[in-house]
Amino acid sequence: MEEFSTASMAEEIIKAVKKEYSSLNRLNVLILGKTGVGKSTLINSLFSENLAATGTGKPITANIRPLSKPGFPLTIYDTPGLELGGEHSAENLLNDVKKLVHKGIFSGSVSEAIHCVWYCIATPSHRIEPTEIAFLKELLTAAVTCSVPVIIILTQSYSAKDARALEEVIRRENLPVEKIVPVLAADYEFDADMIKRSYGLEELAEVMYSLIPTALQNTFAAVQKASIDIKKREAQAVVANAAKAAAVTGAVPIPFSDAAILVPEQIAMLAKITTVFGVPIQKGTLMAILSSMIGTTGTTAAGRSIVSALLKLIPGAGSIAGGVISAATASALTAALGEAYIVVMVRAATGEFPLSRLSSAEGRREMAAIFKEKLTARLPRKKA
Ligand SMILES: Nc1nc2c(ncn2[C@@H]2O[C@H](COP(=O)(O)OP(=O)(O)O)[C@@H](O)[C@H]2O)c(=O)[nH]1
Ligand SMILES: [Mg+2]
Repeated sequence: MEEFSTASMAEEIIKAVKKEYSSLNRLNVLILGKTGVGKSTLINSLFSENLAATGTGKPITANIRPLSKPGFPLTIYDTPGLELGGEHSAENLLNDVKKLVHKGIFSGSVSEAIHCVWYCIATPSHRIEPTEIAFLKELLTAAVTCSVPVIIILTQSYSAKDARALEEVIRRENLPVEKIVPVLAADYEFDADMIKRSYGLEELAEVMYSLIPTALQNTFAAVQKASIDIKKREAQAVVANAAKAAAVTGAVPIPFSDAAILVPEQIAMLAKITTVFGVPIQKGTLMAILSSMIGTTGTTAAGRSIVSALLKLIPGAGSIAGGVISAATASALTAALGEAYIVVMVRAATGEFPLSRLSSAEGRREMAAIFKEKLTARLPRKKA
């Protein structure tokens, strides 16, 4: 079996992250709503790249401007305004939208389809004009025909009460709309001593996650920053799959030296988790994580003794040093590694545990403890 050092494992993971990222399907979201309702603010609050501020892109039609960033698997089709008149008339806009949606469908490529439409209405406006209702009805009819989900977003909802009232008004129109979600994308400062905190972004993320095609869910988990929970769930699914695969591999007893704990399957697993969290990770940090959890080849790192010591307590688990391990043990090791890595990623993503701290002695001790806890919980027990 191929021998890996922590340095080469880290390199392999970084390579795999790049590959994983570029293999993600592209998510395409179309955003409609009048100028000033808060489309740009929302885009920048929901996604991890500030597409609305920095994104460039030539308008593809008079009304539609794609926003994207190289290497980031998301395109926002922004409609700078839903103004009624001239080439920006509602009719022209609707035609442009239909053309874009049809083009995506006929391309036959999942990365070119429009996966979700946001229709933004500002809550402080308190109303939706008859012309806007008429536009929405036509838009929704077209969207239903093409199976594109539409979410109505009530933006700038610093008054939740007003948002509920507006939602009622819209509901009365009986539109075939999937969801109406109130949000306040950025904190609203009424006064220096009176700030309404932003809300609704996590709910919007959950709604989107549930409406987009399954093939885009991992992309969405990676490009959004509003819900850590979505990232965590997606990462847990990755771990479950890897653990299953490891059990299959381990069903034929394999020599499992400490250096080989991270076989390609586990490298792929860690790369997928890293991608989902979108945490920019350096080789040094990865090496610190790997060595605290599983130890380094040829060294007496704490990690190796953790694994070896724990395995010694389990009859039939096999021993790490030159022994063979059972399928259940291979699966447990993989799951524990993945779960511990998720804990580290969640803490890094929330800022609770900055990556810079991971290489410190304290950070390493904490990571080793997390891995030990996960492994203890996962290792097969002696049958009673
Ligand atoms: N505090 C706060 N301001 C917002 C919010 N949404 C929009 N705004 C403000 O409303 C103005 C227009 O927003 P923008 O996102 O540019 O609207 P767009 O024309 O639809 O893209 C800007 O000054 C924003 O700062 C919000 O959720 N919170
Ligand atoms: Mg804008």
